[in-house]
Amino acid sequence: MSPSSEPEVIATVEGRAGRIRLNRPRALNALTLAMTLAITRALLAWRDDPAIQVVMIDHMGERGFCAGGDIRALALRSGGRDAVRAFFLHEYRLNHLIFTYPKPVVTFMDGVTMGGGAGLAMPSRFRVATEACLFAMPETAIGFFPDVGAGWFLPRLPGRTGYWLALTSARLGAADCLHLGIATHYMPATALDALKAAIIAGPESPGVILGRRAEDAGAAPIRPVERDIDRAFDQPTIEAILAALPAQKWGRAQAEAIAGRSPFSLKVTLRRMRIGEGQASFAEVMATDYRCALRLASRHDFAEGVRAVIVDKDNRPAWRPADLALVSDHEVASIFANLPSSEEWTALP
Ligand code: QUE
Repeated sequence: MSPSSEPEVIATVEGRAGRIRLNRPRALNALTLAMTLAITRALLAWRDDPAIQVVMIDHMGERGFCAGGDIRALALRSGGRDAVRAFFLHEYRLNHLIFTYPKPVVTFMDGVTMGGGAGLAMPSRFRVATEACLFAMPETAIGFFPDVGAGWFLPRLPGRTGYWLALTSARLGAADCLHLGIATHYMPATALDALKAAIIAGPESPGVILGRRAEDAGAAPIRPVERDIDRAFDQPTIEAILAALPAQKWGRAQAEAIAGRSPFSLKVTLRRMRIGEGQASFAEVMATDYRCALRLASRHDFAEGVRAVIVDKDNRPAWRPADLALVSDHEVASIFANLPSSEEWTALP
């Protein structure tokens, strides 16, 4: 509960729909452990309830869907090692529950949808973007890596666009999200209330209702650079990616974005995308995310990145190491090692 004792997640049943609404607007609905557990509890209660035929996930208020996880508390080490483990264990269990949910889940990407917010949206069967949608996986900017199942969905985007998103923290609007398949439908925000009422009322399936009401998001701005993305981000190392970027304005902007990210995070992230590309199940992806998350969360760059970007907002992180050439491949590989078997990630029973 927030200090105002307003619940941070509002779970209700309306008609045939279970509704989950994020309600922590002051922190852009950044997910706390309590929010994750409340969403999980509602989804489990509805899973075998024949009256619930569809689940909708959206947010209250004006400020956007979800900025990520509440990593401020984690980086400040408020609850120690156990709090870090509990946070990622339950967040990833929720991502996996959404991915495997037996009923259609419709998530509304209306405004900022980043990090942990993408982790709610991407495993959902239907993902509705509005003109306010702003999608990104910006974790390398805080010394972390794209987690919450990004090892599944980013390498499976067209060409090398997922690698580009992971390494540059690029922000996408609705038309690009539709073009890449990050979103399944486009709707102007003013039409959402009527859409949700129609999904609640039925009787047609949410897919049919969405298909009939969806509108055209317009031309995707990334189209002209997709060939450059696919060529550069297919390279096997960060250094080779930088060398393969074109010399004109767009290429220089990508190089500049990468130069601002944690060098260690960049190398972990590239390796993570390549491993994810070959993983056979979402559960396997989540187990890898958990190993990486626990190890990266205790490193200098995560505390420093959260300090620079979220706490002090000076945007001048002092990364260690500060240079790509000083990152040890052996140390990068060690981030992916198994945990003791009793400490590995497991899905909900
Ligand atoms: C990378 C991230 C996050 C981020 C910024 C990054 C993230 C996250 C937030 C965030 C934003 C506003 C808040 C808040 C957290 O910012 O995961 O509490 O009020 O949650 O560059 O991964």
